[in-house]
Amino acid sequence: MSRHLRIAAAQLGPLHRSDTRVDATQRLVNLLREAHTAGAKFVVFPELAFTTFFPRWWIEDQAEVDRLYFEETMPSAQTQPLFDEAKKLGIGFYIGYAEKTLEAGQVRRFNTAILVGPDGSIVGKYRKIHLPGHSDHKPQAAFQHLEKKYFEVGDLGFRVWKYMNTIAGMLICNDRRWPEAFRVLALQGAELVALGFNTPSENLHYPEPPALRVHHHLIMAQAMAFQNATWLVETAKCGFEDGFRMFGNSLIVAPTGEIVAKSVTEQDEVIAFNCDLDLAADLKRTMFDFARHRRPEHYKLIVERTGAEVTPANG
Ligand code: CDT
Repeated sequence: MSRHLRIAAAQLGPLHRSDTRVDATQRLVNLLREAHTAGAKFVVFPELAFTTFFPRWWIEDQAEVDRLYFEETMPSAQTQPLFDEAKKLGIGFYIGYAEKTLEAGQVRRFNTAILVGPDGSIVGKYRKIHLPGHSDHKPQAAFQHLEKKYFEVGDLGFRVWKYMNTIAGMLICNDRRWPEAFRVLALQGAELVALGFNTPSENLHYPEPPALRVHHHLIMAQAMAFQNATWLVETAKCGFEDGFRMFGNSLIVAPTGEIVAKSVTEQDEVIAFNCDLDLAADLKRTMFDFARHRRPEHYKLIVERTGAEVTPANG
């Protein structure tokens, strides 16, 4: 009998600076209930799902940033209702948040996601590795993208977990632009990749039509899912947050590269699909049988070199 898992992407519309974690958690609980009604057993929530996308703001006072946007425990008193409801409904979930932690006497801050089992236990944690944007203040820009200021590069690597009768991995937002991230998960057997995102509709660095940004989002998702023979669920936080737009287009993509479900609004919205996990396993035995077809002896530059260098074979 083939393995199926009904999965939902629970997209969040805007969270403004004035919205509290309690407001956000209530909306997440509402989405969870809607996903349950749709029969979902696993729900993917967005990146930094409890607050507005605060890296768009330059804030001098780190104590204020910590108080407003970072979680010292997960769950906390304010976020606990989501965990309680998920456990009650027997639903597993992925969710992103800003993590502040004390390790060996050092305060550390990460853009983090966790995988929570249907029994409410935290199964796995991932700390975002590809941090986009900048760390300096750009007062001339329409908005900031200060992930390099507010977060450290994740230190937990790209891992997978045995989870709900499959092998699941986690990524966060900008990771979806880097094939290496998916390949490292696929090399550990990932059949399902969960990813939350906040992607501004405008490009901070150079003019780019918003539709082209969505186009890139779609082609990347389809290519990454197919080339790594994995189900891929990407969930947005989107809409106008205090006037700053981020696109929706939350997706569920099959290992064949086909988009099987896509959100149509930039508001709170649930999409769901009954995913045949064996489709991933089948492709891993055939077209993408890595053991038979990969040639890592010719891929050494991938880990030896970070930036491109022009090194033509003919000098
Ligand atoms: N959250 C996040 O990683 N967003 C980035 C924006 C890149 S533009 C500085 C993304 O890749 O969608």
